[in-house]
Amino acid sequence: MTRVIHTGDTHLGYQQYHLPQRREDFLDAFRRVAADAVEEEVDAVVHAGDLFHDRRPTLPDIMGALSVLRELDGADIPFLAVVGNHESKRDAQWLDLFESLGLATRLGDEPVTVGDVAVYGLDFVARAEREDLDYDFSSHGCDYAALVSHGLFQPFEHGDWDIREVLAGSPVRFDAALLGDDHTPQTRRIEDPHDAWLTYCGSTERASADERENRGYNLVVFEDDPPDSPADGVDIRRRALDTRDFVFVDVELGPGEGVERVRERVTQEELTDAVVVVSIAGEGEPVTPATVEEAAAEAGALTTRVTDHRELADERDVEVSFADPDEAVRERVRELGLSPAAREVDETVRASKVADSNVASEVERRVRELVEDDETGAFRPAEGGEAEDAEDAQGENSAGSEGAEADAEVVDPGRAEAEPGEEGTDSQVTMEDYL
Ligand SMILES: [Mn+2]
Repeated sequence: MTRVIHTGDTHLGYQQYHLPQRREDFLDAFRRVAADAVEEEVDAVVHAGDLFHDRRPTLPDIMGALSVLRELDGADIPFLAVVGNHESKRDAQWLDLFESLGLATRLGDEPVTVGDVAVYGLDFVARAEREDLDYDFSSHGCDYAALVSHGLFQPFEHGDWDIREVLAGSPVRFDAALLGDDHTPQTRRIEDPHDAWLTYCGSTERASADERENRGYNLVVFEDDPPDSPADGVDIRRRALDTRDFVFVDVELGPGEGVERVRERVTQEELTDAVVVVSIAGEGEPVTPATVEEAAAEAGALTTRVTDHRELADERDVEVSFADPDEAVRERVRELGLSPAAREVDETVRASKVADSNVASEVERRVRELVEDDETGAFRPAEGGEAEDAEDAQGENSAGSEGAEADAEVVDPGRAEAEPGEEGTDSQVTMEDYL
C-alpha cells in the first residue's frame, strides 16, 4: 500500500488583509500538513503548485518554507512538487533551490517512484504553449502512475484546458491526476480517455473570502495488487485542517432595516480572533462599514470585511452626486471603455484589497502574467465604452489613474508596463542571490 498526501495552493507569504497574522496563518497551515504527514507516516507529500503566493517571496517566507521542508526531510518523507502560476519565474524556480538543498524533488517527465506509484509532473502551462506541448513522459515499472499538475482544468467548472486531452496525449497511462490551482476541493472519476481519478486538493488557507468551505488536503491511498482497472485501487480521502476561523454573516435587510440589524447579526457570532466577512443584500438603509467593523472588533474579531451588494444592484440608474464620490468614480471609470487589463489595474489601485505600498508590485505582477500568458485581448479597450480607439483609451487610462490617486499614492503608470528583464531590482531577495 502506498499513501501520499496531496496538497497545494499553500500561498506562503500572502499577507491577506495586510495582516502579519494572516501571513503566519498560511505558513501554519503548511506546517500542519507536514505534521500530519509525519504523524501518518505517509510515503510522500505531493505538492501541486503555488507553494508561494508571489514570484518573489521574502526571506522570512523562504525560511518558513525551509523549516517545514526540513521537518519532512527529518522524517524521511519526500516532498515532490510542480511549479504553479503564482510562483513561476522565467529562469530558475524556487523549487530548484530546495531541490539543490536536498529538500524537494521537482516532478517532470521522468517518473519518481514512491512505493508502487510512478509520480510525474507538469508545471503550469501558459495558454499559448499548450497546443505545441509534447508529452515526453518516460515509461515506468510501477503498479500505478499519477500526474501532478497545476492549472484550471476541464471537466471541472472554470476549466480552460481539458485534462483529458493531456491524459489522451500522454504515452503513460495515468490512474490519477493530482491537481492544484482551483482552490475548491473536488474529485471526479472519468472513463474517457480511460478510467482515472481527477482531484483538486484545494487551498490550505482561505486565499479569498469566497473559499467558504473548510480547508484541507487529500490523503491518496494506492492499494497493493492493483485491480484490472487500477483506478479501482485508488482511494482519495479529504482531510480537514484546523485553520483561522472565518465567520460569514450574510444579511438580507428588509425595508427600514439598517446598521442596527447588521450589528445584531454580527455580534450573535463567536468572533474571537476570527476574520469576519459580512455581506449585505436586500433593501433598507445605508450601512456604514466602520460601524460594523467597530462592533466586531469589540467582540474580538481579527478583522472585518463588509461588502454591501446593494450599492451595485441598480448602478445604471444611480444619480451621481458629490454626496457619493465613490459612485461618481465608478461611473466615470465605466464610461472610459477601459481594457480588461486597465480595469484590473484600476481595481488594484483603488480597491482596498492591496496595501498602498504593494500596489506597484501587484500591478507589475498582473501585467507580467498577462503578457506571459499571451493574453493580448486583455489590453484591448472594452466595446461599448466611450473611448473611440486604443489611443484614446490609453489617454483616458492615465486620467483615470490620476483620479484614483486620492486613494492610493503609489501610482506610476510607467511601472505597470512591466520590465520583464529586470526582476528583483527592489529590496526583495532574488533567486540569483541564493544559487
Ligand atoms: Mn493558487
